[in-house]
Amino acid sequence: MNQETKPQPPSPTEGVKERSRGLRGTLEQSLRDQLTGQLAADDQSVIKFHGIYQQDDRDRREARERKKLERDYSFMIRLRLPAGEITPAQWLGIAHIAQASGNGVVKITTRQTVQIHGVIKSKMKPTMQSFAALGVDTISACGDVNRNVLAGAHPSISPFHAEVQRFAAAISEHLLPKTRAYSEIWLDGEKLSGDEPEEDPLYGKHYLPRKFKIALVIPPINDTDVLANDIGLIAVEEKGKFTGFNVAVGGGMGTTHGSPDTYPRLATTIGFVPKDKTLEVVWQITAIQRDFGNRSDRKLARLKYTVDRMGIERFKEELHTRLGYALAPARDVAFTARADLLGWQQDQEERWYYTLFVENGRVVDAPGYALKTGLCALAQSGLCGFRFTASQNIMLTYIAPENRAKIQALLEQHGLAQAEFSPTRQEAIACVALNTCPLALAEAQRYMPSFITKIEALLEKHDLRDAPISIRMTGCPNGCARPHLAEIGLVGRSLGHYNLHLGGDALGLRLNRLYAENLDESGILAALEPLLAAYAKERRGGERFGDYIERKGIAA
Ligand code: SRM
Ligand code: SF4
Repeated sequence: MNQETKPQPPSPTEGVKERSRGLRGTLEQSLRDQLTGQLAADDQSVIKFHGIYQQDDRDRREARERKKLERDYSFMIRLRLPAGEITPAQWLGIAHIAQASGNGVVKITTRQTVQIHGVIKSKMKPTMQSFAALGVDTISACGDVNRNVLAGAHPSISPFHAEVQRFAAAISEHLLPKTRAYSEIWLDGEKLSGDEPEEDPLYGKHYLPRKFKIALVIPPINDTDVLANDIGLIAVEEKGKFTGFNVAVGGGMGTTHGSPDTYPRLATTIGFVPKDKTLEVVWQITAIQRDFGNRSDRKLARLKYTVDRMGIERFKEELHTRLGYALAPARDVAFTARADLLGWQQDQEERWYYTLFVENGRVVDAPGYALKTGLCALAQSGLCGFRFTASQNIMLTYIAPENRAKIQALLEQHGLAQAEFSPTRQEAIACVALNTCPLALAEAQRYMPSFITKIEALLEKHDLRDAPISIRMTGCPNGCARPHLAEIGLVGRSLGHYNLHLGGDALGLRLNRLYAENLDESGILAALEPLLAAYAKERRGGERFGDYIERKGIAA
């Protein structure tokens, strides 16, 4: 028997899920136990399904270890916000909760939602109740279930933008687990009688083998990096009407250093689904992953590995059998951009929107750019809603034409309209990494701003100041900033050292390639400078840096 066919034992996480009684675990006891700041071992996995991660301050680990103190435990709480939408009142509430219960920073994530860090155990339940009072929840924001569903954020590009957004919300609802554990644990809901949890026709007792991600996008802007998802749904317009989606499966970014079995993958397009069949297609793809995904090795458990192990034709066959019909051939679609449209734009109903740059998604006040204070003032005006983008930016939404000048004045008052950032800084994305991410090997969001300053100096030197280059950095190879879809990707190896990947495109349609390993800052800048100099001389018209690298075969 070869490795492929020999049955392997399920991973320990499978046992945790099975024992959890519908994601209850012993969370209530763990939360009550004030002798420690952490949760019981199983509960650390179970709580993820409730949108929460146990973390500790890694900057303080050694000092506390020396003093023989327990780690400085706290929790990160992530909201489920399909398509990234909230009201101004919800923004004010979230900002208040971050201040009162967390470390004061609202962090916009690469999946169109927000999370707060630093909530200690004793504040968890009241904090979750405060979120519920605002009308938001954190169900399935993490865990082996379908996560927050993304949708293209920019309304000016399409008349059916709002309809696609509603699809994101409908898919999110459709794939929610059936357990009432969330209401029971956090909101004092009715207790489960007996030990048997609620029946769940999709997730059963073992949920999915691994996290599961869905994004929707509206061409021509690939602002959700749709092909980085387990399921990508690309909205199709035919004869001026929104008819359905091209369906792509098996995207993902995560890899493990030194493990060639793991790899980033772009989702493969398998056909077209009309609007009215979208929910069932998504459900059945999720069910195939439930039934065929690897439950022994979590590193090889994402849908991308299932698709490659089965082969795309076999996967499609399985889907068609379950559906009882075949998907239609994929329609022609074209992408021409990915970056957020910063500044003002208008939708087809003449309402206005303003997208603000948020460096690495951290809502803080900086000199001359009072983002945190400004967003609160904008929310207090009640004249706009808020939407997060998958590039960690924030959009002010649904502004009536007569209120545009008032919003502009508030933006100017806080330095938000007049601040200038280079195009490369505006496109850059970094993941959280240190000091909260337990998996970080190197810095990312704390280091990225100063790294970009050095890149800006190089761009200035070579007369490239107006040439945007997409640069993405992660503190480890898990890929939370989608670094393999950047023109320059930096993937953390150890403190101060990164692998350098080059040659992705600016549209999120081509993966970059490993160019050099384990470089420190001076090594990265020394590797990039001659390439930028050559690009400045040899680029053709508006050719992007990543396309130049690809054309010259530099990272082949
Ligand atoms: Fe991620 C794990 C942060 C988007 C791939 N990610 C983590 C954890 C929870 C670390 C952990 O497991 O304990 C990080 C928490 C850090 C912290 O302190 O907040 C973390 N991921 C993030 C966020 C906050 C990065 C950000 O700066 O915005 C993003 C939250 C998104 C959200 O709102 O749900 C985030 N993570 C992503 C993305 C991008 C995307 O989905 O478009 C990816 C790559 C796409 C993909 O899934 O393939 C991503 N995160 C991972 C992985 C690797 C999964 C894999 O297939 O191997 C891990 C590790 C894991 O799951 O074991 C991970
Ligand atoms: Fe943490 Fe790695 Fe994700 Fe960055 S890429 S947030 S370091 S898991």
